[in-house]
Amino acid sequence: MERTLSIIKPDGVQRNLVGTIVGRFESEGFRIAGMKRLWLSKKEAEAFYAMHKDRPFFDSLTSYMSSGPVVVMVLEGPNAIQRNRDIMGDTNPAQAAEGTIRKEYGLDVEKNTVHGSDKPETAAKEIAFFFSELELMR
Ligand code: DAT
Ligand code: MG
Repeated sequence: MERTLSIIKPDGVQRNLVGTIVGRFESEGFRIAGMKRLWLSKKEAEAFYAMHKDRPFFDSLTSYMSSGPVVVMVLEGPNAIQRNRDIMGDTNPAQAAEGTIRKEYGLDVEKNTVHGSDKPETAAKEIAFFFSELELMR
């Protein structure tokens, strides 16, 4: 059993895609171990994406991620991290495979509708950023 952090980004919440995307995760067999809707401040978005602080798109990315509400979730299941990445598709929706969430709903390389942790260490950090163990255990 593995856990990963998923975020429905502002473009997804704004276009009323929450139910569609959560439904997709449920139909893929994930347990939604935790879920909440929140609006990140610029500072909180910068803290969440701190690993990208030297990338040229950091300011734009964190402004975008704090531009409206998001829905954060913990997905639980076998191989959850890689499976979620496969279901999300490539970072750039234009390059994402057919049937992936980003191919279907992503607007561009920044407004790409969903976030998913990329490896176990990142997943642990990202989950702890938003959730306590008490919120996830049952
Ligand atoms: P991913 O979200 O697929 O893990 P990433 O970790 O490389 O991709 O980047 C984090 C986010 O930053 C990504 O979802 C959207 C934004 N981003 C990545 N590359 C970008 C680029 N070339 N231009 C603008 N935004 C970019
Ligand atoms: Mg990433």
